Amino acid sequence: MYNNFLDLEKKRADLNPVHVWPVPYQGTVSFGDGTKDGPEAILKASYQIETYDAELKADISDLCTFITLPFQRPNVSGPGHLYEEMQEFLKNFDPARDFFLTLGGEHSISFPLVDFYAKQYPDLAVIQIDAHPDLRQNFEGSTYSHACVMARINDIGLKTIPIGIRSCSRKESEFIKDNPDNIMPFYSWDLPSPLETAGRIKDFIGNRPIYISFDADGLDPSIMPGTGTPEPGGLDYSWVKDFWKALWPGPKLVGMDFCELAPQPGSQVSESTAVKCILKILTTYFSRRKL
Ligand SMILES: [Mn+2]
Repeated sequence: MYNNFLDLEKKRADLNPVHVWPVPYQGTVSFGDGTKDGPEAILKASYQIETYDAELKADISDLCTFITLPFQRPNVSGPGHLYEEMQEFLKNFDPARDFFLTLGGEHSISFPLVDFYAKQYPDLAVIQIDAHPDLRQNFEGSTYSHACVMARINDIGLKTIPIGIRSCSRKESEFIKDNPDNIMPFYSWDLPSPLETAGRIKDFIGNRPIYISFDADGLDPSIMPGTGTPEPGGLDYSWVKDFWKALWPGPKLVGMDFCELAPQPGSQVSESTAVKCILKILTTYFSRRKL
């Protein structure tokens, strides 16, 4: 059983605590399956990954202490119930202090976390890496479906920045166009450089803190084949890592998730990419943030 993210022995009280919360929820995936196996695959892959980042010249084990929580038990009664169960669990934590790295599971796991942080930070902005805007008002009979997650986040008045979008309905497309004050989209066919993207986002959000919701399918399927809804033409690894480097020093990061990973039997490419993407965010942020 792999139940200790990165398999780090030492738990240093002087480092930034990161709660790693595996939520293997798979209830409403549209196509393909296997997101319930995402958290375990990420934890397992993390045992093989170097904690030192040679490019950033920083070691995540000198920056953060990871506290891996027990797996959230599977819930089969739908994403609305999942939302309530996750909210109940989060009551034991303080959004001002507790940094969560939540491992999905499908994208519906993000809203309870965003809602948790928004209570502390009503001006929170959400950076969403994703092939899809997830702006449907409801899907398969639920308003809490993975396809609706960003609509719920917009409902509570938060600014959102979807990056890597390349598949959306006409309605979602129009919704984005009609809400320029709340949504700043970066379509994958029209993506500026990492530096320019980060600059535009900083102008858009000002001093707001951010939450990152990272849907695996935002990445190109060549580096992330393990997802239920692969879309060609996605983000490449270099662009994403350079984007975090351009973003920080910059906004306060309150928490993040990585979701929609559906591991493929016989290949470790997807979960290894997932761990590298997570570590790049955390190492960049915690080594560069202004204290
Ligand atoms: Mn997606």
